[in-house]
Amino acid sequence: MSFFKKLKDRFVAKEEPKNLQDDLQPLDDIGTQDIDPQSESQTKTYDHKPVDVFEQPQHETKSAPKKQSNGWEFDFEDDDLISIEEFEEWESQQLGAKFREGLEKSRENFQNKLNDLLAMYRTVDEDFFEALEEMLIQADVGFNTVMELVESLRMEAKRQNITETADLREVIVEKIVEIYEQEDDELQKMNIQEGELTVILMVGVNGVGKTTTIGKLAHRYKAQGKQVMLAAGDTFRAGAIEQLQVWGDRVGVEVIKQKEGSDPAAVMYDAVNAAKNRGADILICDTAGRLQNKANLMTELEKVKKVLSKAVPGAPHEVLLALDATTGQNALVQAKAFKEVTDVSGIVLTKLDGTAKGGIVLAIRNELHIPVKFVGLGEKLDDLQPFDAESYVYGLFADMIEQSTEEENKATEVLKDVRDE
Ligand SMILES: Nc1nc2c(ncn2[C@@H]2O[C@H](COP(=O)(O)OP(=O)(O)OP(=O)(O)O)[C@@H](O)[C@H]2O)c(=O)[nH]1
Ligand SMILES: [Mg+2]
Repeated sequence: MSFFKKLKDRFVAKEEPKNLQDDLQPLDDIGTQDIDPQSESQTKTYDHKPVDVFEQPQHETKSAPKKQSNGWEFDFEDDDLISIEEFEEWESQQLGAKFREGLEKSRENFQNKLNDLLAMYRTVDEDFFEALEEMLIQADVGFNTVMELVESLRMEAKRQNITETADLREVIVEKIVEIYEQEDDELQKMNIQEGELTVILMVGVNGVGKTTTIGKLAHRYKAQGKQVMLAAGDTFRAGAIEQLQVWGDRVGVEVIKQKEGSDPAAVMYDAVNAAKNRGADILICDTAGRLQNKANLMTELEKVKKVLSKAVPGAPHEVLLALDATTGQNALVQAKAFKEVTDVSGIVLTKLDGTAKGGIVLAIRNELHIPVKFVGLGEKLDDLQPFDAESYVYGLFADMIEQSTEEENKATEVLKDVRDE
């Protein structure tokens, strides 16, 4: 099976669920008098948004399971039963839709530029590879990663004797996945201690999205039926404690806090002991985002980690570094600085929806050797998604993938017709 077909099978519904299709109607038919004149949806388009799993769905699909505060709820009417396979298929399509939506800006950039290149350079030669290198570097993929990627493309083109650039399309996408997945897959998973307390420490500079990510993570784990607690370890910035409390209230989890200016290590001490006493499954700790003074930050993080590990051996089980995708190469510089200060077990790449240069994911993985565990694809509660390379390339090249598999299907049909005649 071709790689594009594999991706399409994984992420695209074969047919729209019937009742979802019934709900689709051109906005013109609904009437536009109530629509904000500034609204983007003024153009004749279809109100076809992916079903939101965690918030009130816009289109209720009859067979889709519904998320409740205590886990999944299935509609057990006879004809509505779905198998585990169907559920997994449905879940995979939701994931595809999320990445497709969140990576819209990057997709426009990647797809358009690649199509332009393929139109401009028809034969596979050094000029084409150089232009491709430039395109990828501009999309924040990172110099070393680009060199590695394009070198493996050169070899693959030679091996398969590919002479037309259009035939390289699929190989390029496949190589992107390969380059990401060449590192240890086990590290990609969150280190969650089943049946015991797991402590997650969130670090990163100002404004990258630490607190927002904590809220989204808490929501995700709570929806999985886990008891989650939060620690307001950013005692430095005015309003930081209240901001975390707002997230705690929104998600419905307890926040352990002290007053502004108190010692973060003391907050962590309270929080980790409270979490142990309450039998919580997951404690997520916020920290202050300042890096003016490396030595200070190192001392403070060490102190916090000591308190946590004294209370729970092995804690913190994850130190997640939040990086803002819109800051591009600067995110790499931040990550390198943090790596010198503390052990980082995973990256949360926030605001990927806000950049057209989604290539930074590859640079982080390949140059820092730290897995991207989650990506922020928007500001809503369920816009934090676990990262995996196939979902990512699907988001980046969805139209190209769908179009090319349609062409492939048509070609197969023509061949079949010819054979039948
Ligand atoms: N579009 C988008 N916005 C995001 C995402 N994640 C966070 N944000 C926004 O980024 C801004 C900063 O987020 P915070 O969570 O306050 O960042 P922080 O790292 O805690 O900041 P400090 O506490 O000041 O260090 C907020 O306006 C968030 O809504 C994302 O994935 N997508
Ligand atoms: Mg914060």
